[in-house]
Amino acid sequence: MPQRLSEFLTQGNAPNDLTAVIMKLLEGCVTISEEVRRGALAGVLGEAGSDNVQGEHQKKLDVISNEILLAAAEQAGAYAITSEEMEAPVVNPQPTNDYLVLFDPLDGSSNIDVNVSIGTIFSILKKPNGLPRADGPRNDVANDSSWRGGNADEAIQMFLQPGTRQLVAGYVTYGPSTQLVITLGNGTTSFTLDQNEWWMTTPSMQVPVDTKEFSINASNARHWEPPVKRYVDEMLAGKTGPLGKDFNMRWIASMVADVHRVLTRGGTFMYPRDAREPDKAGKLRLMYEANPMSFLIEQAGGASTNGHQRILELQPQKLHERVAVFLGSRNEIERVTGYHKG
Ligand code: AFP
Repeated sequence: MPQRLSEFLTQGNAPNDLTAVIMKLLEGCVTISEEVRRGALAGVLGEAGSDNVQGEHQKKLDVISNEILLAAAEQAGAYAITSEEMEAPVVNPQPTNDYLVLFDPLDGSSNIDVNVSIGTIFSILKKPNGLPRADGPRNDVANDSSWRGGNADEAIQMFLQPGTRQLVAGYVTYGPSTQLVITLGNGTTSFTLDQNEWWMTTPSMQVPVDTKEFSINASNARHWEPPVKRYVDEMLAGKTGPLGKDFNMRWIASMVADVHRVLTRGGTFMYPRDAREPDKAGKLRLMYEANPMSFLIEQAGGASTNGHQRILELQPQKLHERVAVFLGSRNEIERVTGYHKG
């Protein structure tokens, strides 16, 4: 009989209040999974008719998933919550713990309408010391109701911690089966959803150090920087090229699905910065996409950099900061990172 998620968390000595936050978020993911599964029958496909803070068109399911997870994190007593779909963090008026919850409620949402795998990515940090404790007197700005979506500089500041400080990272992929992949800093473990219960299906995911598979949106090739062009050209040259082997390419355009493949059978996933928007460091968001995925990948023996530096060590400057991402099989990530240095 496989192990239940709740038993895994207890055996891993996760504090009770952290376990409660994780379990509540995942209850939210079960609801999202149900909405995704029913699709058109639930009336959840299509555009919401609004844009998020990053100027991206929101799908109905982006908005619904955000509301579900925000409510779940608030009910679990999290101190503050932020997401891809929200301009500023929400500070819980009645927190019962010091956890900061971050999520991309529905990553890859442009794939919803074509019934391709999508997912939820989440990360949990702890409120830095020095701010009022959840159970202490709260005469801080967190008591000010204008924090709800208003000007929240101080709320943002507490989230700006490097990925190495994550206590938990995970994603749920809504694919042929609904799976959770999670780390609490002691390996990367996967669970499969069956009738509202998460059952462990891979105790310790491992990313092989070598690979013959890569993942990048090649339609952007003309915009790439020279080290990326060089690396992809070398892979495309195959057996007779400098890398001496043939490579296979996959691109689902759903980070959760692409990273899940890397965690399952190895490979690399790359979303480099490019010349389309030179003022942006990449497309993907550091705090609720790249950091949790990097934590999961490293805990499975893989590597993750922005081409220059380990992603988990980057000090975020902005809540919705973007970053170039190169993650996956260690030897290949070291190679492409080396090309940036060279
Ligand atoms: P959407 O959530 O807008 O579909 O974006 C998905 C995503 O952030 C990530 O999941 C994909 O890897 C990447 O964008 C795909 O980007 P391209 O459409 O540029 O290939």
